Amino acid sequence: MKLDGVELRRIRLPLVAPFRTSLGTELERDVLLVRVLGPDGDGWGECVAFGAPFYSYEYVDGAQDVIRRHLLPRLFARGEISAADVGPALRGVRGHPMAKGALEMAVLDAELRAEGTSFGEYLGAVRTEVDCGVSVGIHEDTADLLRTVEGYLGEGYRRIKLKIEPGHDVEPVRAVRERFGDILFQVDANAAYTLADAHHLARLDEFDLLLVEQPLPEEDIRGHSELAQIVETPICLDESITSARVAEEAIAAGACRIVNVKAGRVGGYLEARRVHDLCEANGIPVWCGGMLETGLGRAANVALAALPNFTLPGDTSASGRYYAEDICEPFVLRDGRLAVPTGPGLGVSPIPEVLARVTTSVETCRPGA
Ligand code: SMG
Ligand code: MG
Repeated sequence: MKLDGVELRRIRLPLVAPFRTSLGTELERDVLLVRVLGPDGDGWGECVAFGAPFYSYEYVDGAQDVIRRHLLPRLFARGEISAADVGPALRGVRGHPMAKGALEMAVLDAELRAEGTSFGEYLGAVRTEVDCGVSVGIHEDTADLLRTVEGYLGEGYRRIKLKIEPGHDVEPVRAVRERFGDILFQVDANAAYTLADAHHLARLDEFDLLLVEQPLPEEDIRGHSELAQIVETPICLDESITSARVAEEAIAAGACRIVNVKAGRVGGYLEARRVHDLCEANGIPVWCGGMLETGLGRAANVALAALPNFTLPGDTSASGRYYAEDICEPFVLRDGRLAVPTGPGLGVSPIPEVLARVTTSVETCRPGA
């Protein structure tokens, strides 16, 4: 497609409840949406960077800045561009996978909408609906936690993931396991531990968890390999897996037996598919992570989660898990699953009135401007 312009829109969505992790507590989501404008129609992308650099070094103001100053000039210079060209065109800019991934997603959406193909068909979906899990924040009070988990199980979620950190780990895990019995259950530390905690983390082994996600810092691949010698619960990496190449290294090093795939973290849905393929070739199951996406990112994630090696339920929860009102038609859980959209491109579009109401700024970038 030829890019006539790119709209960078910031929206603000309040969360239905505070979401506490080892990284801090989120009360609202400040999201950068990217809309590419082309002669054959538009395409939407969502940048998953948070307001502050706590999950990774990216943050939403920084993403918008690098898109405006460094990424768009490279795309505009290409003239004709297809989604597959976006990654190579942006290779000269180091890092910033979430910013790059948002642009690639928007170009891909425009392309697929124009040709009438859905994200799912394009990516290679083999399912029409996907099993959904839910990510549960850290609760100070165990009775509160159990009420929250009970509510989600009542809604039909097929897997519970509990956020943990030092001081909030073994006991809440024990409480959930004792109260709810044989549910699919896993934990996520967001890099809150060190290798010195290995024997403490091994105390989680008795609870038959599916996995422990990202216990150690992002760059500590070797630490995860060593931890895997001490902890029996399978280690899953999230933050550490920044590309298919890094996934290959981590698997070869014995640092993970399972991989969380997030398109934004690896620079887009095309690289996410390569991570999926690489893991599949190595016998490593994957599942789809989440970044509290709006309906746009959620649509793409659900399509990705329909690929064959996504064999564990993802953090692909319903819109209502985070937002009282989504910007698109909400994703609603049916029997613990979400349907993979079948319409062209993402298969969902922002509802103009809602979008206008939640928008905090809009900037339009044009070639040659
Ligand atoms: O979209 O359901 C979602 C979020 C799931 O826990 C979730 N994401 O590390 O996997 C993760 C976290 C990243 C966000 S922490 C604020
Ligand atoms: Mg995680």
